[in-house]
Amino acid sequence: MNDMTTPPATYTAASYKSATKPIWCPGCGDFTVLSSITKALAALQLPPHRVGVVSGIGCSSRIPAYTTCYGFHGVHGRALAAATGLKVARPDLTVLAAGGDGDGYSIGGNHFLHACRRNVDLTYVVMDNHVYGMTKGQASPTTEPDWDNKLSPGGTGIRSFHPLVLALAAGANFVARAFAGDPNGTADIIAQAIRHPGFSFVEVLSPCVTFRPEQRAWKEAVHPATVTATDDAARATHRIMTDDGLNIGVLYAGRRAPYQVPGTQGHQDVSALEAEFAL
Ligand SMILES: Cc1ncc(C[n+]2csc(CCOP(=O)(O)OP(=O)(O)O)c2C)c(N)n1
Ligand code: SF4
Repeated sequence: MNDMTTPPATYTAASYKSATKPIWCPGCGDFTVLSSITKALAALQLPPHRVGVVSGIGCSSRIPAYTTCYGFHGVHGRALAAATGLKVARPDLTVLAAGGDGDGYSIGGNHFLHACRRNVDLTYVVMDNHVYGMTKGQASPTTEPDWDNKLSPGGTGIRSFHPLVLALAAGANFVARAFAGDPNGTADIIAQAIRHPGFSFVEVLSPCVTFRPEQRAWKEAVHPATVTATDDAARATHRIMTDDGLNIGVLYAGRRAPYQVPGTQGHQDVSALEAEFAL
């Protein structure tokens, strides 16, 4: 068969789901985030072998194993360092980094800021449940200061930080908020994030039904953002700082040119590095 007669490959969401069954708690928001990622990849018809999914450690960071894409389940807080290296070495691949609020904003906070600043063309999906799920419910950087539990009786008293505003201040080129309970809406936002050049950040409110069962109420509380995305970072920052934290949609789509390794146009030659580190 020549190219004229070969039917084009078509991928469905199922094409991106591996045979490994997720071990998340029943009802965990991460199930639908996984579905949203696979739907977004199908909408873009990206061949699984042209996609790399990179994570750190945490319940949410298990996601690479549940896809048929190339995957790297890395070290706690280091997803963005590995994802950045992958994208710079292989700019022809679509690179997604994924993980939790503890992974990305606490131990990985420094990498988060600098990934926004560098603006390498990759998409970062954070499943934010305002808690460390995997290690049994410690407070994270997005935990409310008055969240009372046995590990922080009476609450930590420490204000939670604002990932979307930090991302904007640090230079992210695309900032959106999504909700795990809306898989189609989240898939659409992730597809837009992948398509948008530069560093795209998608914060997904993803309930931890085990340690934060009250987050089930997010389903009734979230609502679509009433404004369209802006390319004005100051305007977006003001809107996000004054919203209720529960509006869903693309909040900022900037125009910064993505980082490109100077003097290169595409595939990087990493053979010298491979030789140096050969065992
Ligand atoms: C260097 C290092 N420090 C701490 C840990 C322990 N640890 C594993 S997962 C985790 C928290 C994960 O929380 P989060 O990223 O919010 O993900 P979730 O489990 O809620 O999806 C921690 C502290 C670790 N594995 N490595
Ligand atoms: S502990 Fe929480 S975040 Fe982890 S799988 Fe269970 S519900 Fe999901």
